[in-house]
Amino acid sequence: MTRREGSRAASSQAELFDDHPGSKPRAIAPGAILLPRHVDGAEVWAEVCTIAATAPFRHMKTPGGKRMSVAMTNCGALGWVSDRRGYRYQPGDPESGQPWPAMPPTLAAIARDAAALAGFPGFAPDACLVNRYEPGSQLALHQDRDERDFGHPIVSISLGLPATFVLGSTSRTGPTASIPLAHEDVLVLGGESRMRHHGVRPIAEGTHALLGRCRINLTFRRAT
Ligand SMILES: O=C(O)CCC(=O)C(=O)O
Repeated sequence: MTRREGSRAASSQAELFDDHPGSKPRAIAPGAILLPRHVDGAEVWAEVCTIAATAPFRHMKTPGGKRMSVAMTNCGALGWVSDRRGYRYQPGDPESGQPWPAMPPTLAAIARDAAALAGFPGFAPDACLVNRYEPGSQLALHQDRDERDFGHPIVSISLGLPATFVLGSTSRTGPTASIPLAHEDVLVLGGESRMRHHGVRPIAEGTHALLGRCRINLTFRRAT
């Protein structure tokens, strides 16, 4: 094989393996980095099932009283909640009055390492919001602004059915880009992208081999 043929073979192999475990981080925008197929989905899913056995998924209400189509739970020292009193982080599950389940060290390590790979070393999340989407559920364009220090990145893991993530700008009406997110993908939003508006388009009907008729997203944040 000539050198040229060798390098062609190597590059077609790189394409072949592009979206397989260990594939390279992909910059979407400054500070917005996608790590395709970055986690062991079965391992993360097992942790989600354990969390939900203690703090079940529930449909929270918006401050305006609307039921959210996405079901949510939390793990970590603080959990994100929404109700008539507003959006906030709190140490206890309002449904049970008990602390949220502890953040599994394996998940905290995934979030820390993904942030470091994306250029944000030293990330130590204290809150993990777990979202469960069924086909048809969606998340409206919003900004994550309930945290104390926006210098920390946000790391999210996707499992199950595919989604279209919408990444906007720091202003609500700015242009948006659509980013497909698949099972085992990790997305990091930090630096210039930390305050970008973002959301999730309605999930298409489907059945995932491991999770069934749902998508799970875990969002790791430093709230304090
Ligand atoms: O589900 C996702 O990919 C995004 C979740 C999100 O933006 C949020 O929970 O604030």
